[in-house]
Amino acid sequence: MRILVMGCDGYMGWPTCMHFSSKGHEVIGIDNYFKRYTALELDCEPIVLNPNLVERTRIWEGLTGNKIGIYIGDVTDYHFLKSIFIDHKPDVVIHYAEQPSAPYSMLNREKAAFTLQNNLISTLNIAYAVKEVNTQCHIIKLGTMGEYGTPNIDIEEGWFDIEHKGRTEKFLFPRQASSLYHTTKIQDTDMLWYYVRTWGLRVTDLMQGPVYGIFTDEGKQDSRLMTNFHYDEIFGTVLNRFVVQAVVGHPLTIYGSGTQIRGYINIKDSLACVYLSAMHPPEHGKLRIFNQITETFSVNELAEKVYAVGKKAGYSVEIKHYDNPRVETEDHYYNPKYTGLMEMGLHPNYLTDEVVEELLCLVERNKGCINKNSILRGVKWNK
Ligand code: USQ
Repeated sequence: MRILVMGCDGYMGWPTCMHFSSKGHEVIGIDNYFKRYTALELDCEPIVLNPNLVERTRIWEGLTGNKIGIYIGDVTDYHFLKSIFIDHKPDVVIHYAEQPSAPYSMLNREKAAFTLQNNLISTLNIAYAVKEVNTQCHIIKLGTMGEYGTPNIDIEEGWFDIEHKGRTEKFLFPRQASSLYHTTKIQDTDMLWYYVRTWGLRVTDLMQGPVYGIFTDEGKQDSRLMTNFHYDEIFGTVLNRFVVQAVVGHPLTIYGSGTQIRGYINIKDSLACVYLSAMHPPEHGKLRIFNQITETFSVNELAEKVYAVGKKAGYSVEIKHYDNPRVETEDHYYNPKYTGLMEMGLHPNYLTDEVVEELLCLVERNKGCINKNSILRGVKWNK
């Protein structure tokens, strides 16, 4: 297959390129280095600085003999994106080219506007490029479990049957996000659903929970091919942050009571889910939605896990509750369904002590590069 990965320099993007390439697919990647520039701007670079994309593709080709084509540019520029579609006619386009950080979207009006503009226009451009160049192309978009929020009812996989005054209808599951970033993901889903109905596009929307980990089968082969590992308040997800905090002796930063529950997933499983989705496309005129998580934890449970494994490894780990900088419900019911991807063949890699140990070792090796100032910078939802 010809696979176009948009946002190929990101946490998921580069591992996805290697994953498809290793399985013999032709891979083209696009990125505008937004995350690299922003990490520089906001003083929150990843623990290991990754070689640029051209260099990484050279290393990958040296290792495997497989080429990955790279374009540096912005997918909100429609003519740029369309020309790539015309040249490569992808069978699948994977959309990671969004501003992915909830705290970033809450920094100020400018960052909020950027998040809206970037996330919505990039999605709009894909819909147009697929319609105008190759309507057969399967769009895989990374959604987020945060679209649903934490409702007091079971969360279904995207769709919801409603009975009202004796009549029934199927709708997108009700959604209410708790950041501007998450709200743009709801808007993306709505937009794609509109074009699925109107133009008959075929779309898979993967509602992913916070991802953790760094090691993927391909990235493990050469440290220069590893993905970017953020632990800062802007781009770091909670488990990755806790592991770094344990190593540098920073108290684990539990926001509020720590009873917030989310669905989590190992980066290896994220790749497997995207791969399975690409290999089993939905039919035309269908928006297929999967909840891309493998288990649920409260923040307290994650902290306790890192505390226990960290202690065993000889770190003096402290757990601390901070005033919650976010506006989110802390005590809530949470029962999402996530069987669709497993039915398609996903075999989860669960969060074992060994997984946490492996991460601790990686962080320990790079301890000297950690910027403690980026751990808590004080982004508040209500400032
Ligand atoms: N949290 C803490 N302490 C921290 C960081 C986070 O207690 O130091 C808490 C948060 O308050 C939240 C939970 O941990 O309740 C998860 O936070 P997170 O920062 O790991 O994840 P989030 O901001 O929700 O966003 C991340 C990714 C985003 C993706 C989303 C999936 O950055 O791209 O869409 O996870 S989900 O959360 O399911 O919406």
